[in-house]
Amino acid sequence: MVLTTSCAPQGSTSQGREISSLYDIFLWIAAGVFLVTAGLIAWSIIRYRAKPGDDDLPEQFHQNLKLEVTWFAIPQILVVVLFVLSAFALNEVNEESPEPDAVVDVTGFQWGWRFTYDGSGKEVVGTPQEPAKVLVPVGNVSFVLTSADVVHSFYVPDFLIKRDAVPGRDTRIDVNVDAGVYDGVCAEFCGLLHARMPFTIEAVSQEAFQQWLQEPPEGVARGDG
Ligand SMILES: [Cu+2]
Repeated sequence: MVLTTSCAPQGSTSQGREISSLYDIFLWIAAGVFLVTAGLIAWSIIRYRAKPGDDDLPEQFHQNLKLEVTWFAIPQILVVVLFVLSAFALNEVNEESPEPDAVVDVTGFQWGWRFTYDGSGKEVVGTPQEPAKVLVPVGNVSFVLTSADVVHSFYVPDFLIKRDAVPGRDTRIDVNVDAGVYDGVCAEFCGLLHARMPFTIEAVSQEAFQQWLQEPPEGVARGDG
């Protein structure tokens, strides 16, 4: 049986699934800590409550070396284990693909996103009235993020990864994406129309992607561009 945090997205990229399984480990360890702690508190309350006629103080003592070592050691071990697992997951998520199937330059601006595709001249610009809808191929996709004005944040919830788009700096995230349609938003308050900069990324086959790259911009196709 696979135990997962059912209400959280499971991730539609291999990096997202890495993060999702890390969440699950954290959740189950936290649940275990809660049950043990709450259980011991409940047991102590019931076991040691004053009974009628129990008017004397019980034996008073301080220091119990075994107990103190135990409650120091268990959290230390948990922190070290979670730290190591997180470091491994972070490494995997930040790893750059040596030969991505597509490189997409993404520029956030007030208020929308510009997607340009390396070497093809393809460009899609979203606006608050018409958010960007772009295609990527299934497989390794490299997003190179930057901003034209203030700090924006490129967030596709299904990818389980969020990265800032910072003016004057390129930030790269590589994902190995499954086929599907994924909605994204700006996750950094960047001005009045911050909420009006959603975008959609559709991951399709390499052939369909290549075909889309060749298509002229919509306005030109209709002859009114
Ligand atoms: Cu923004």
